Amino acid sequence: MKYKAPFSLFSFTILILLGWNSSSAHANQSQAEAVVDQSPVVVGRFPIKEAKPADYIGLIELPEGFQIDVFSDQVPGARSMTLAKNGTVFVGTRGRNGDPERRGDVYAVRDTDQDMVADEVITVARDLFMPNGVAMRGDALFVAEPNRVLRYDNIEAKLAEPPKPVVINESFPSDIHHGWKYIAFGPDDRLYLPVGAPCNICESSDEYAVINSIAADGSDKRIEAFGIRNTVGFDWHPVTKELWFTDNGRDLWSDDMPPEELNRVSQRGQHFGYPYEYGKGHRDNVFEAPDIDFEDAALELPPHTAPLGMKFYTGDMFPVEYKNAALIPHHGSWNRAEPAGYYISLVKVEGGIAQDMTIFAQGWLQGKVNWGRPTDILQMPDGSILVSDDQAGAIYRISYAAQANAQ
Ligand SMILES: [Ca+2]
Ligand SMILES: [Ca+2]
Repeated sequence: MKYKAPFSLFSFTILILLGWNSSSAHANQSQAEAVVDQSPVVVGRFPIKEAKPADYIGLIELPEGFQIDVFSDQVPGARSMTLAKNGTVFVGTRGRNGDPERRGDVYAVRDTDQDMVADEVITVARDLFMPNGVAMRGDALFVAEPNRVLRYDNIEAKLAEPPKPVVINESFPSDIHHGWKYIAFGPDDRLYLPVGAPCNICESSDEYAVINSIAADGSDKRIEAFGIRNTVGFDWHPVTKELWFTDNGRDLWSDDMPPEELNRVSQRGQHFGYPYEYGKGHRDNVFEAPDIDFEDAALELPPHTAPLGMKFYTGDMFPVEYKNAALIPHHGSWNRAEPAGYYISLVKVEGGIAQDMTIFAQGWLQGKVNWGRPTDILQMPDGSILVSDDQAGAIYRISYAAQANAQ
């Protein structure tokens, strides 16, 4: 190992062998903390490069009847995911750590024998600039770098020799700070793409801190919503077709401020408060606020947990109470004394109103050490979901089966 682990892989493995699995992990939380606290290295990354996610996935706790499996552990830096017609999962990345230019790859992940475990990971685009955003439209893959959008035509038929991309728009700023994009096509067949704030907190032109949309050919750019610091996940409500998005609040205020946000766009042009206001009316007095009616968050989420690729669940596999509910991966805090997040939450929406958040899946954080970070969610045709993990370089599959002998 290149650096000292918070606690050794060996002892961790022994804990697992001793039955420190999902059912007992909670009861042993204090034990885990005690083990972790023996080391001065409590901040940082579990040395997952030497470890296999399959060794740790038993630590994930899920509601009764749900199961999590490793879909692939061969996807370094796995971030946004999108599904093509013939089952290929395309995966964007945020650029390689340590690379000052933040060059990264886009992958095609294929389950060729359809046993719900990936068999192939093909690099379809190399050395792009933070190619975090991916979206399919027909047979074309759209990839967003911070400053431009690329289109790869008929990609699924050409995985071995991917086509040269067409640049459909290159009008966005190229800041690295919050520059990586999450993208998706809306019910209006337009491509939605944010530009984050180029800072922790700052006032900026309307080029920043907005969600834009463009027509599928790259033309007709317009602003959909203002006052958004850094959204890395959005989806449209399956019934109302309204856009909902997560937003990550500012750093370096306090451990418990500001709240993270789940937001609902009810009409184009709304302002969601950044950098003046967070959550439901929490003013930040760093800047004098203009006389604008800020939109409250639909729901305040726990501070610094970094809610990313939220999706509404529309499948038939999960129990009926999950239908049209939001599943939100929380990437996890860095700006907090006690780590928070590193889980997937569930938010039901009734009559357009977000209900309280509950935890759906947790266990990527053990004591103060995270071995993985849930990043994006992709619903599969069978109703299972894939979850990307950019720290572990993995994609998991969460499925549900009613217990045959349940009473
Ligand atoms: Ca397979
Ligand atoms: Ca806000």
